[in-house]
Amino acid sequence: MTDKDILFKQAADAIIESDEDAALAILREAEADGADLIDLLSNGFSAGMREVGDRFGMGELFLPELIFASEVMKAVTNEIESKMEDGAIQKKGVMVLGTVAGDVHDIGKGIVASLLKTSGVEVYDIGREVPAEEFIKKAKELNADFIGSSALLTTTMTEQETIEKLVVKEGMKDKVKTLVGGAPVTQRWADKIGADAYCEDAAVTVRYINSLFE
Ligand code: B12
Repeated sequence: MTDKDILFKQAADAIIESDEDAALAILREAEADGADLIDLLSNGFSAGMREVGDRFGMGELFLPELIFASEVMKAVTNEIESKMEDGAIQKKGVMVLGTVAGDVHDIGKGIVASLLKTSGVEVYDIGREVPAEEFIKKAKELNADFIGSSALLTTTMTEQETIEKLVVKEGMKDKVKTLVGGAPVTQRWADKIGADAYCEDAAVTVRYINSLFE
C-alpha cells in the first residue's frame, strides 16, 4: 500500500465511522503534507460515503447512521471548498446547479460544485428540492451557459426530463448545455431525455466542461 492509499483509506474510514474530528484531522495533515485535496475528496472521503451507501442498501446500516456519515461528508466538503482558491484560471462560463424537486441528496452536488469552481466555472448552487421551473428562471436571470441537475432517487429523476422539456419550450436549447448526474442517472437516461451530457462523477464533469474549451 502506498502512502496515498493509506491516506485514502483513513479518509474513507473516518466517513464510515462518522468521525468528524478524525476526518478534519486527516484533512489538516494532508494539507500540511501538500496532498491534492480534491483527489482526497473524490477518491478518499467519497469512497467512504459510497461504502456507507452500499451498507445502507444491504440493510447493515440504518438511516441515523447514514445521516451522521452525510454530515461528516458535508463538513469535509465545505472545509475543502473554503481552502480552494479561485486562482487565475480560465473562466469557463456560468452554471446553475441544484438537486431536483423532492430530493434532499446534495453531497454529490456539493462535490461537483467545489470541483467546478476550482476549474473556472462560476457555479450558482440553488440548493436542493428545487423545482424545474426554478432552474430555468435562475438560468435566464444569470444568462447561464450550463444547467446541472442532480437526482439520487429513481422517483425524482423524472424532474430532469421536465427541466429538459422546459429548456426546449423556452427556446434556450442553443444557448444552454444541460448536464445530468446522480447515482441512478445513466448515459441512456441522458440520451432519452435529450440532456447534453451525463457525468458519472465530479472529475468527469470537469473533463467534459474542459473539452468544450479545447
Ligand atoms: C447520503 C444518503 C442520504 C442522506 C442524504 C444527505 C445529503 N444531504 O445529501 C439522507 C440520509 C438524508 C438520505 C435520505 C434518503 N435516502 Co438516501 N442515500 C444516501 C447515499 C448513502 C449516498 C449518497 C451520496 O451522498 N453519495 C456520495 C456522492 C459523492 O455521490 P453521488 O451523490 O452519486 O454524486 C456523484 C455523482 O453521482 C455525480 N453527480 C451527482 N450529482 C450530479 C449533478 C451533475 C450536474 C453532475 C454532472 C454530476 C453529478 O458527481 C458526484 C460526485 O462525484 C445513497 C446511496 C448511493 N449509493 O448513492 C442513498 C440513496 C440514494 N438513498 C436512498 C433512499 C431510498 C433515501 C430515502 C428515501 C430513505 C428514506 N427511507 O427516508 C431518503 C430520501 C429523502 C429525499 N426525499 O430525498 C436510495 C435511493 C433508491 C432509489 N434508487 O431511488 C439510495 C440509493 C440508498 C439505497 N441503496 O437504498 N440519503
